[in-house]
Amino acid sequence: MALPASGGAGAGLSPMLVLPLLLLLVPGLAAGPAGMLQPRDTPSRERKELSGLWSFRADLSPGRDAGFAQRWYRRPLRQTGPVIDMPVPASFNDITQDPSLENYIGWVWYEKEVLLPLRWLQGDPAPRVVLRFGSAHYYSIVWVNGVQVVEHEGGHLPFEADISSVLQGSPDTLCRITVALNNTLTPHTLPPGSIQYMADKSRYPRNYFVQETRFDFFNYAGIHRPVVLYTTPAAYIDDITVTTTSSDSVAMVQYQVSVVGSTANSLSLSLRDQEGKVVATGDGSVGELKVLNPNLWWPYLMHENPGYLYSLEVKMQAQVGEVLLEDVYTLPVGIRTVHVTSTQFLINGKPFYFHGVNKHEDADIRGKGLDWPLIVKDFNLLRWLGANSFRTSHYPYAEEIMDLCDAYGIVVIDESPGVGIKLPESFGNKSLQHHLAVMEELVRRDKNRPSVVMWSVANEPASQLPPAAHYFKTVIAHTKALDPSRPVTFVTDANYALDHGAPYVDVICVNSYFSWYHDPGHLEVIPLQLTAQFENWYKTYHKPIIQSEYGADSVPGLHSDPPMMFTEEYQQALLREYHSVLDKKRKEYVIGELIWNFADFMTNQGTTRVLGNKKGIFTRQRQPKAAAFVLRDRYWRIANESSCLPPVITSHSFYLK
Ligand code: GCB
Repeated sequence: MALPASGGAGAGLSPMLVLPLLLLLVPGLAAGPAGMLQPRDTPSRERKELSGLWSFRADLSPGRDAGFAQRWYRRPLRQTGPVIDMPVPASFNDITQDPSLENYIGWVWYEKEVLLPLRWLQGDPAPRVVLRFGSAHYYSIVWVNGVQVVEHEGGHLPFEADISSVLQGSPDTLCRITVALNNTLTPHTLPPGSIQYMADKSRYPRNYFVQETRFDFFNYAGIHRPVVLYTTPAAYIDDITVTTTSSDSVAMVQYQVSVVGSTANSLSLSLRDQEGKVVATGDGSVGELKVLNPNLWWPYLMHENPGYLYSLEVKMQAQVGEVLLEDVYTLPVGIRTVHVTSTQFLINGKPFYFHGVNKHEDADIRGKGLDWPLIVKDFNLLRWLGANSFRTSHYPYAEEIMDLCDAYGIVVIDESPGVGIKLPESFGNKSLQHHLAVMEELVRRDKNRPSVVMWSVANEPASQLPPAAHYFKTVIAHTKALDPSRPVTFVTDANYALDHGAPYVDVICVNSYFSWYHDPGHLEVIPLQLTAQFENWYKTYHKPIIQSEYGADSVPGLHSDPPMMFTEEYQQALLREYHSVLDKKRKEYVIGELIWNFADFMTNQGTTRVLGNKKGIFTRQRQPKAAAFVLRDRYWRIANESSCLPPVITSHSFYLK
């Protein structure tokens, strides 16, 4: 199991060299433009979660291609070589004691065998059985019983395959799922990366290469989110799109439903409130529901009952041969509006100030794997903090997390994995086309979520490069065409006068690290530099501004007074300096502040990272540092000032629903 001892590297051919060849050999059923409704149990649908232990093997052959050459997917994985247990969902990197797996680059193989209920395979017509991955990082090829069913590029979004025909041809109810997964990043992946070959034989072993990335988090890999099998009737509801408008006492819910498998004989919709009372009904695939005296979806701390969700039940009946099939799907719906003016961000017509955080999906041992205790702990911490929002820095988060944002009223800036777009070649047409496809997948997944109030197409690209103009104009226009109901932005750290993407955004999102990366140790420069930052951006674009990142590393338990870098005191002091400027500018056109970062997180090893990035206000184990209390006082104060509720909301009465 050994790779070259130098670590952080693979041996042999580039793992990605295998890919183009493979694509020629086994063209997959590419994930098409169909819907991507979250799997739910309904009267017509069943779900089976495949979380737990899977068999696993990293392909350690010199070219990383033995799995394809020997067709490991044709037989149980244990028959083609040694396997280990691997938990799903989880990143594989930190699970074993093997440093070569931690830094592995190339193809790894996962396998799960599952017995299906007979009723899933019988009937005329038999139900449709779908295999769905919440996400797997980065490039996936999936076989069922040795037959390839889907390929997918991209690590943070779901993909699925209808596997009914494969199962119906099988002699028994055994379903063997084999996944080949490659974590290699190239200039055209999202996020981009590059493989660097170390040719100097006096310094590196033969055929040595490392994965370079231009982003600041560890490139964890594995099956990161739940894998489920679910059924639908043979004719089914494929997608639902909902948008909402409202005036004082009336709301309109516009809907569009697409069905597959047959023309629907009938399509009926009913909207229920939280008491289960039907408040509006409709029929047909396109229409509008009228809701009198609606309970609007409000952000946390803006209303005593935030995150109000109605249930939209969609019922379809379709004649397939002799049989009348019925499919039912229930979608949570929040009624709210979003508008941007030159100085404000309005939710339901009221000014909304983002006082929140940037996060990562990151924790000890499981890496980026979905973990319910961690998710619930993080939401409890957010509410303790008085945070009303976060940005999904720097990739879309799990649907399970987004569900809780909808339910708790936590406002989300939903960011694509467009992080680290720095190389000129990453602005070319190949990258652009992929970025457009990723935005389609992201909007398709999250378009119905009331918590999502803005799309962010990228973080800190090299937007000062001339090709960035065409690139961002195109990505932003495409996103707006996919979803005209939400503003679109990207997050910049470029100079206001040189940024080629900013003309196309609705809200300016700026990251800055004054007195950290610039003028380190000089807190006194912050008032001047931060004020100039805001004024320059505003006078250039007349658009509202979010301070989308700011912060300082602190090693928990490290103290100094006067404050010195890396101590808890310095992190507190830097935050306070930023806050004094933010307090002036939020009366004008600054509409939000998102601390970098909610919690410490893992990065590549490097001379500026001590077991990862320490800019968390919580440790990686979610314990508060001193800065968390500074932010907590501030966020609750802002909430009390800007709430439309009578004062004073207290953290005790408010934060638990
Ligand atoms: C940034 C990046 C973020 C980094 C952060 C830092 O500007 O957007 O991904 O982690 O700075 O701490 O350097």
